[in-house]
Amino acid sequence: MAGLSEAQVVQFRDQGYLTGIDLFNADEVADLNDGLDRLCALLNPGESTKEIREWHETSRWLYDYCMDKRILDCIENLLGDYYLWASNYFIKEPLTTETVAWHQDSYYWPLKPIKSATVWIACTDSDEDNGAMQVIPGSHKAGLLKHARMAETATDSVLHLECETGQFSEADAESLIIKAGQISIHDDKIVHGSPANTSARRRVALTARYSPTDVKCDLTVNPHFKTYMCRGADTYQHNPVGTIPTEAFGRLDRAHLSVEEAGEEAETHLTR
Ligand SMILES: O=C(O)CCC(=O)C(=O)O
Repeated sequence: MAGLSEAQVVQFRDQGYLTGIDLFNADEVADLNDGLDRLCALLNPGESTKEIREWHETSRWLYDYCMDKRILDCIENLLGDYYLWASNYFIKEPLTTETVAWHQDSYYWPLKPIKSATVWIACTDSDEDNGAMQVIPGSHKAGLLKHARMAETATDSVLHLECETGQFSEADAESLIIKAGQISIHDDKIVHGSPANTSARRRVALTARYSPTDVKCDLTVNPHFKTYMCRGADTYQHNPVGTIPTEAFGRLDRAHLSVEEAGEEAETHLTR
């Protein structure tokens, strides 16, 4: 059967995530890593892989992975009529200190209503030693939590809006141990993060973010927001529509504007 089973949909609604879904074969995993190398070759001196954000707007190779039919079937079961609007890489090099602090994606995004989902594509195996993503099951039901804005120098996290302590228990965390070629899917309200990579192995994930068509972006926070329809019809027409790229590998030169980057004022736009 294409897409998710009924039991998986129920589990996603209840727990806020799904993991270990087999999706890409070994040839595709090799292509995912080769393609990433080609994207990295487009980075300017001094730029990190974090700059590869929304390059599905300029790289047909990446666009095609974000629009993979097997992924879209799964997300259709969760979101109905929906669009793609973001992609980025979370790469942890061997023996590095960078973490991802506990956060809710919805705190970072100027999107209303809050009901988006992320597909996390494992380009390498990911486990507790190389900094697997961790989730707090069921935490998506608690609404938007308080986040503190951290100075870059005060945290090892690559994200700087961190869930304040005392709102959930870290003891409940589940590590998403996942094989290259598998995907996990998470709700935009689930509390998640990841520790440092203490192993000699690289950890690479590609994420793609999707929202139902009734979700509107606040363009005063992110004027660059572009949508690409995945399934169904956009009867709401709330958001700007992107142009499908023709070049296989191309970089995107523009500022990134999540709530983190747009500044404190942008946090006042969020629905609590
Ligand atoms: O890959 C990670 O460790 C974190 C990913 C994440 O925060 C996300 O996909 O929203």
